[in-house]
Amino acid sequence: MSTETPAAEPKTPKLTPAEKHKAESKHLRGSIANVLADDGKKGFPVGDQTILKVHGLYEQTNRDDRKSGAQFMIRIMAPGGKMTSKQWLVLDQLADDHTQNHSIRLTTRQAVQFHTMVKGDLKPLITRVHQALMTSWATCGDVQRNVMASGAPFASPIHNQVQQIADQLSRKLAPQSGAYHEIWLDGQKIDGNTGCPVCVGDTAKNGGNEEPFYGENYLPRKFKVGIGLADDNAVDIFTHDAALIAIPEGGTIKAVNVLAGGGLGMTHRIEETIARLGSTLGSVPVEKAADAIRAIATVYRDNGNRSDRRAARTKYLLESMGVDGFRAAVEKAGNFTFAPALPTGEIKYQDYIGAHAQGDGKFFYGVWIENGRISDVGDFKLRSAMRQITSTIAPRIVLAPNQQLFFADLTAEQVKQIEAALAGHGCATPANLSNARRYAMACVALPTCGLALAESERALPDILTTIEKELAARGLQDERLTIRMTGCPNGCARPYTADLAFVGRKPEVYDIFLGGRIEGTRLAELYLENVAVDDLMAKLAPVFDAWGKERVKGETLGDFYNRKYAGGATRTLINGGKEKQAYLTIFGQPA
Ligand code: SRM
Ligand code: SF4
Repeated sequence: MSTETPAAEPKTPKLTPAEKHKAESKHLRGSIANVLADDGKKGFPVGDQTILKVHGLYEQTNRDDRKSGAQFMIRIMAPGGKMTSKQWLVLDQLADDHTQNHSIRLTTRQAVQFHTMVKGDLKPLITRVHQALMTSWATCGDVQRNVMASGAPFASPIHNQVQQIADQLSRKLAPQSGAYHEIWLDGQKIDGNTGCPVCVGDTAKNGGNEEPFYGENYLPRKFKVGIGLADDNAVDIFTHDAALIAIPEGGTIKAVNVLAGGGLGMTHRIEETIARLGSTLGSVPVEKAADAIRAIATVYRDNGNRSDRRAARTKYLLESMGVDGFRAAVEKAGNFTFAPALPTGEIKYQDYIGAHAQGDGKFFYGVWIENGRISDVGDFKLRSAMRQITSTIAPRIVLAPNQQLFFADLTAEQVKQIEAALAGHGCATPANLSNARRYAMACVALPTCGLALAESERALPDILTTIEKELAARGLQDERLTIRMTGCPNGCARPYTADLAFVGRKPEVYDIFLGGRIEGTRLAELYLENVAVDDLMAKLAPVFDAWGKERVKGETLGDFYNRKYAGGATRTLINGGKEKQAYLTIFGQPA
């Protein structure tokens, strides 16, 4: 008899319930149609809720009034943020006809959200969205999301090309299942020419295979893609699963640098969860840009973790394979070789709020929107202002990657009319905005987000009022700094690239992060944990004091903090894994 220990049974990792739901959903159909047909208030079973996300829908509750039953959020995409005034007016009408809060929310990824719909609103709303050549398909869930692109609408061949690449990327990895059309649009045929940003599915053309790329299981997790220009990094190019930096040469883009493995979502107390800036894999000619992104998605599809959703994003796969290993796998999957990365020049960021020459004799105008929220409240009537501008001037619209939007192709006279419309409706203009408020962002959080641990969008405006006073008291009011807030560590307002961020821990309690850069090239780090909202300013006072007294000319808060403590290192942000003693001492805080 052999004394050898028998070889361990090879273990197949247990798949997450989400994998099962996707696989059993018949390409994202599940029982959605049946639940919809039931005209009661009954919500969707958990399996449907998983796949509904790919349809752009989240079942939520009003967390201010949990007894009020199921309500829904929908996300509508605009690849590269492109939209017409006509489309805006449809959205405006939908806010009245189908939402209870009569509000439109611009997101941090150039998309639009409605909240507070009931089940009966969904089908008519989606039908009208589709008739207006927009879609909610593939805005959420385990697929490629809305592709972001540098938004400032300069009239240059380079900016046009960036937008075209965003469109190409959008279509290249759009899920092809006919489920969306069947369920929401009564089976309208997909002919590929509808003008809808991702209506490309055609099972007949795909040889009867409904999802030639995604298969039954789609991706292990969401897959975020962006294309940016170094001198307009509003898209936060290093925070995407896969990204392109377009390299202009002689007035056109001939090549792109390809990045992978960026991502921000973390979980409190789980130190393995990380925020990470993307790594550069190399460069490819511009014609190969979409293929390179598809090759990254292929490696991710085939190797990403499907047994633990917390470890499933591309960044974890890239960390486990190493950058060289990941690059080699991408080259093999795409049957090409990366050329060395090209110099990008300095990475810069501007919000382009206010009027700017477009480059063709016309102007564009960047509208500042607090936390992306467009509504009419008291004397502040941004929704009405938007309606007036889009129905009278009808400008081209580009949604910006930071919850703002641009009106484009304007005459000087139209710029004046827009300014008058905004001022006349009580809205902010660049002249009456502090820097602290102008560059701030907060995620949605309460009352709709099911994952929120603390307030964000509803809390930041008042916190900023205090911060504005404290900065002014130290002569810091003209410094540019970015302050971001989220209701949990998932990172939806990209807090970890900000100079200063507040990340929700539990009701009225936040972690403070310091040290990021508005240009998106460095992550912040955890400065203080578990600070009560009423103590935030007291904890920041020594930091603002030191910044006020010791900064070198033009040094941002994040750069100052980093010079003082971290020595300018670019780092992966390991959740919670920092010894805090040293930097707390620097700013005179008790450790
Ligand atoms: Fe996000 C989940 C809102 C950008 C990381 N995000 C959610 C959900 C859907 C909550 C949920 O799963 O139940 C939130 C809906 C709240 C609501 O009521 O509207 C939500 N995320 C948002 C938006 C609307 C924030 C905003 O205020 O603008 C942004 C919508 C973007 C879009 O148009 O597609 C939004 N989310 C982001 C970003 C920033 C970005 O992509 O540039 C991130 C960090 C980058 C990243 O993905 O790593 C982000 N959201 C997450 C995560 C963490 C993912 C992770 O890898 O750990 C979750 C949670 C999840 O997926 O399980 C999440
Ligand atoms: Fe919700 Fe958290 Fe995202 Fe804020 S960061 S919207 S609280 S998931």
